[in-house]
Amino acid sequence: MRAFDLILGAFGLLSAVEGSNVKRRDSSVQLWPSRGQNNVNIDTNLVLTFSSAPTIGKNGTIRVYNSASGEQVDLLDLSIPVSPSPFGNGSTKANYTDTTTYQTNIIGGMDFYFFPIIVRGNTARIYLHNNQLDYGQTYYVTMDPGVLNLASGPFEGFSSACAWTFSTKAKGPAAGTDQVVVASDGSADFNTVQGALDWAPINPSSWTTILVMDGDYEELVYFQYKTKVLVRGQSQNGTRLGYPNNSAFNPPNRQGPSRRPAFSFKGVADVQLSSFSITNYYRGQAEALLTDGMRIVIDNMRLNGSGDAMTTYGTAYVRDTTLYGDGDTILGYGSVFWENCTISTGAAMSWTRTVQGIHGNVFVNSTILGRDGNNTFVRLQSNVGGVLPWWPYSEVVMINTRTQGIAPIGWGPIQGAPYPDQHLHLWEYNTMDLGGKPVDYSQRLNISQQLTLPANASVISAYTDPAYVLGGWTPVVFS
Ligand SMILES: *[C@@H]1O[C@H](CO)[C@@H](O)[C@H](O)[C@H]1NC(C)=O
Ligand SMILES: *[C@@H]1O[C@H](CO)[C@@H](O)[C@H](O)[C@H]1NC(C)=O
Ligand SMILES: *[C@@H]1O[C@H](CO)[C@@H](O)[C@H](O)[C@H]1NC(C)=O
Ligand SMILES: *[C@@H]1O[C@H](CO)[C@@H](O)[C@H](O)[C@H]1NC(C)=O
Ligand SMILES: *[C@@H]1O[C@H](CO)[C@@H](O)[C@H](O)[C@H]1NC(C)=O
Ligand SMILES: *[C@@H]1O[C@H](CO)[C@@H](O)[C@H](O)[C@H]1NC(C)=O
Ligand SMILES: *[C@@H]1O[C@H](CO)[C@@H](O)[C@H](O)[C@H]1NC(C)=O
Ligand SMILES: *[C@@H]1O[C@H](CO)[C@@H](O)[C@H](O)[C@H]1NC(C)=O
Ligand SMILES: *[C@@H]1O[C@H](CO)[C@@H](O)[C@H](O)[C@H]1NC(C)=O
Ligand SMILES: *[C@@H]1O[C@H](CO)[C@@H](O)[C@H](O)[C@H]1NC(C)=O
Ligand SMILES: CC(=O)N[C@H]1CO[C@H](CO)[C@@H](O)[C@@H]1O
Repeated sequence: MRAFDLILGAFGLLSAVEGSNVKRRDSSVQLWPSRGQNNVNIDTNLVLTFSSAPTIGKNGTIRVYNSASGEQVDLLDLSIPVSPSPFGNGSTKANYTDTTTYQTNIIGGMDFYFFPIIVRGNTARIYLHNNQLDYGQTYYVTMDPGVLNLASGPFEGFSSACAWTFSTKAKGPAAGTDQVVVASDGSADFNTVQGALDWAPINPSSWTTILVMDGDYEELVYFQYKTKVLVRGQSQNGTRLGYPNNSAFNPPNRQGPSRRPAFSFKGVADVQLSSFSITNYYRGQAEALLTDGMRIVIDNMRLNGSGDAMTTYGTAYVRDTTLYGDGDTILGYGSVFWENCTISTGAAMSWTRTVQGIHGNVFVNSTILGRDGNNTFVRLQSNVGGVLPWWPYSEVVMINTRTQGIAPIGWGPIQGAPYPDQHLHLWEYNTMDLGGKPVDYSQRLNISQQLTLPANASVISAYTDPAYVLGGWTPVVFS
């Protein structure tokens, strides 16, 4: 099956614009799915590739109809604004007086503002609302003129029921299948990571593996309450997930939790992510990854976010992973054991919000790079206008950490000096420069502790054991 079908001049190569003016509009367009294509996955995007870059119009619709019944199964109306902040640069606060309807997609059961069309280079990718297509159906697509525009004028789109049709696969993967494959070129079980996650069973008796082939997956990913799911990329740099999203594009609403990450999940248990990259293309409060669940394994990943690049709740074991962020790079509510990770940060590496009774962020054999030459490991401040309480049980423990660009004070700022510091654990053992030479501790924040041997041997030993940090869980990483 060919991924793309070149259609030359199928749609009005020469057509009349404004009376007698005859204008050449679109010389060629490649469609995916191609016209009449069979065996299409139900999570397909609709992709148009032109010979030059199209722009997105301000009105008009894209509709998908079931060819047999004539029923309209999806509608994208471009006159609906994308988000209160489509460029991700506006207010990051909830605005409950704003009753405007924005482009909304239900992803993994939660509503997100989304881009109905994303243009990259000469390609326009149309994102239908999730889960609108069924197996074993034939569909046709219509698109108003001017939904997309070329330098030569509006792309005239599709108006007839036979201009752009395709048929979906007869059925999806059988229940009980333990591995499904995602490929962005449509050659596997799913086209999108979200499609595979939507399919993954709730509460299965054994693990489901979602293998993601190399490619670009520009999609918002969100799932809830799943267990025993392993998402594995073909290669860390070649399997690229990402989305432009942040707290301005998707501000808080009344429905629920943070919606600003590129990839997030909630209320899960036993989830492993391995060997792919996630980038949040927007800056600001913009997680690459938000983990909320028990026994989460993050292995050999490359994560690139901005503020709060990774937010954690629950328990997680992170190894062999690179995390890049612009400040509060780890927004930590969870108990997380970091082993052999590299964290590159602007501003403070972490705002660790450990509560009483659990461990916080523990780093072993990891590297922390401060990009400003003057960064700190953690800061602790009140979130509400300078009023306490802040996070008096915050715990960050670093063992055998290589560092660069870290301020001599190491830790802070901490709000509220003199600090009610008796519960804080800001501890480090054997912090080195990149060459392995011990760093100078003489200017460290007075309430941090520099552990030594033999005095602190038992503490150091305890904190190198993931099970001690993670409430008794000994992580198992599937390779
Ligand atoms: C889109 O807007 C233009 C100008 O505002 C108008 O001429 C055109 O009819 C509209 N198209 C649709 C499909 O509403
Ligand atoms: C956001 O970015 C857009 C596009 O660059 C610009 O037109 C707009 O003025 C910006 N808004 C704010 C609040 O900065
Ligand atoms: C909230 O939304 C209303 C209605 O759209 C708008 O007038 C107001 O400026 C918004 N407030 C903020 C802070 O963005
Ligand atoms: C992955 O990409 C990053 C950034 O482009 C680069 O620094 C790194 O060396 C790459 N890793 C591999 C294994 O190719
Ligand atoms: C992270 O993503 C941003 C935005 O796409 C990009 O500018 C930056 O180069 C990326 N950084 C790394 C280390 O990949
Ligand atoms: C540490 O992680 C890197 C990838 O980031 C990997 O190449 C290396 O083998 C790991 N080292 C150990 C000791 O696990
Ligand atoms: C850290 O690295 C040392 C060797 O440098 C190794 O002996 C130890 O097992 C590692 N610890 C963890 C928890 O990876
Ligand atoms: C480093 O940060 C500290 C605390 O924010 C500040 O007082 C100091 O001036 C900074 N130094 C440099 C060289 O930026
Ligand atoms: C640490 O330094 C702060 C600010 O200089 C001071 O208020 C506090 O009393 C000191 N705490 C200890 C335990 O020395
Ligand atoms: C480390 O050892 C010193 C000296 O015995 C002790 O005062 C300190 O409380 C120990 N730190 C921890 C975290 O146990
Ligand atoms: C900063 C950034 O990557 N912005 C992009 C966010 O996504 C929109 C829509 O795809 C692009 O137009 C921006 O360039």
